[in-house]
Amino acid sequence: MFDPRPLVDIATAIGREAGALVQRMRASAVVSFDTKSTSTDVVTAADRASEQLVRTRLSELRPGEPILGEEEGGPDGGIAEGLTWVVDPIDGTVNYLYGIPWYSVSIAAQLDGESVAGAVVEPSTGRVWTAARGHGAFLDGTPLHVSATTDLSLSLLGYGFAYRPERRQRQADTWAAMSTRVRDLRRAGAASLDLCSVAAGRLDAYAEHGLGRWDWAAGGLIASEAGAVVRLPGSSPELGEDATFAAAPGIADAMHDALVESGFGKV
Ligand code: LIP
Repeated sequence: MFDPRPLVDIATAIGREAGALVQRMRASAVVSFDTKSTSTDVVTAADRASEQLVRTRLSELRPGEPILGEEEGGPDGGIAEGLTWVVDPIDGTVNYLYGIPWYSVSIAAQLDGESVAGAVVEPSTGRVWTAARGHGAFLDGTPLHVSATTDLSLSLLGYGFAYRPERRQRQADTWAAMSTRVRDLRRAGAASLDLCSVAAGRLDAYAEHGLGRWDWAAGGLIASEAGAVVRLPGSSPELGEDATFAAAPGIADAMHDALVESGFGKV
């Protein structure tokens, strides 16, 4: 019987090493960066150094297994058959650039494209979020459970915005429409930690478009193993082909319907 838990240990150990590296680099006065899809979509020297470290350590501990990383890419088509490692070297790069302590190193193992193990390391606090498929979700070893909320109007929704201005406007329109349907909204800037927040009941739901597999591969498993309803890109046309959605089960249907009514599926 396949046991994914040893893969969590590897993801955790390497994530901690990469987290220590990005913290050391953050301590330097200047964080150098380049831009990618837009002038606001940045990649720092620490992103690149972190991914290099993760790749090197995975090749030592798991030789020959493919790696998909945000900065250096991966197997053709993104995911190979069998086991693939999926890495976001710094999730929340803009937060990292600004010195806002809400970013992570996210490492997941996927089997035929489905996450079976994951670790989300918070370099600024040392906290580690983990999950193995079928074995629950944890924060520093403490079991995680989603919120028990059943009232949409009392729910806290995590949200995100793309880098491209034209899409941001449509996403802002949905944000505005949702603002009268829920308790409040939060835009924290790191998808992996938004998904972990749903797992911990710190958010009642989270919705965003345009994430990379590396953004959701570990956090989506952690949210699911904590009891959340999770819809990953390509699984829910009503929310949009590239939508990521996670919600406490007591409000999942109502949140889904409110988002669709607010135009979320058409941003
Ligand atoms: C970020 C995501 C965030 C999203 C940002 C960006 P990155 O990932 O975590 O949720 O809103 O646009 O994609 O680029 O920092 O790894």
